[in-house]
Amino acid sequence: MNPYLQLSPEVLQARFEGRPVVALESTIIAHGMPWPQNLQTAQAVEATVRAQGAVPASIAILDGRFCIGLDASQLERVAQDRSMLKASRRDIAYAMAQRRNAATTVSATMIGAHLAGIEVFVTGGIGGVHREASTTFDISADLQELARTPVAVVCAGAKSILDIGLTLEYLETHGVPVLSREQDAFAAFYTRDSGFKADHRLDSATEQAAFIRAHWGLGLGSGVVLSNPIPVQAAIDPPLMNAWIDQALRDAQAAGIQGKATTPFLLARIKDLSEGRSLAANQALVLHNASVGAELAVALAQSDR
Ligand code: PSU
Ligand code: MN
Repeated sequence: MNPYLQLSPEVLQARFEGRPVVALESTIIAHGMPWPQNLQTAQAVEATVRAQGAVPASIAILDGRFCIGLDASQLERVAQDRSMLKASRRDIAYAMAQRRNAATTVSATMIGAHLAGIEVFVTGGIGGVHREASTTFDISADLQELARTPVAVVCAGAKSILDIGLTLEYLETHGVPVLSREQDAFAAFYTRDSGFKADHRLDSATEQAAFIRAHWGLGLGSGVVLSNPIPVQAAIDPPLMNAWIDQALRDAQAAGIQGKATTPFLLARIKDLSEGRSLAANQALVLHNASVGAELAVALAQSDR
């Protein structure tokens, strides 16, 4: 095990015994949702993973330690501390060497998960190619991470604050398989259908596990995206959602928001414009992803027996 990592006793034990573990990110807690819904959601996600027979491993950097698995008080710290950094691949060493606290994005969480031997990671939505990226070059580090780090990422697709078509093109170029369940379409976070198809639809956890074993068994190396659409009853009407997103994008531009502040700004703005509906949708989809991710982790562990 990598000496820079600190596994919680529970995660260490589960890894030692070959039991299914599901990694969870912390940026969604620290920067993606407001207090106290962020903590409530994080706790509910962990409970959902447990209910499906897997061990949750929330990941964050605390006092410079790359923690794999957080206890109740650590989870609360991540949810409450307004000064948490937002760490993707390039920021991990800084946060550790300076003994800082940092929430990990999809990119950094994949790195922690992989170093700890965890194969499945559940999040809300992945980052991607931002609209106007041809001039801003704003392409999330999540995509490069998916290209290089072999972890299966269960998500509700990508938010349409991004250019989803270009995001999928980027993943294709880098050989990252995009699987879907329940439907052929790649999901668009708050709404079910992005208007684009995933590469392959695999509805059951057993089929998904077989795909993943084949992909990694060949040494193909990259991450795998599993798109899981938001539950029907929690989805938001696309025209309504698009109006809020367009408004939030205009507000971000007017306020001169750039770089890694962009995604948190847009999420907070959409929450206000939607009077909290986007937050409720976000909570529902993450819980759904937790259940699907845990099932996948269980299927992968079974396929090893
Ligand atoms: N999607 C959400 N909530 C989030 C994020 C994505 O619904 O909080 C976070 C994830 O941690 C993701 C990050 O990795 O935003 C992407 O940020 P950026 O676009 O700056 O790469
Ligand atoms: Mn960015």
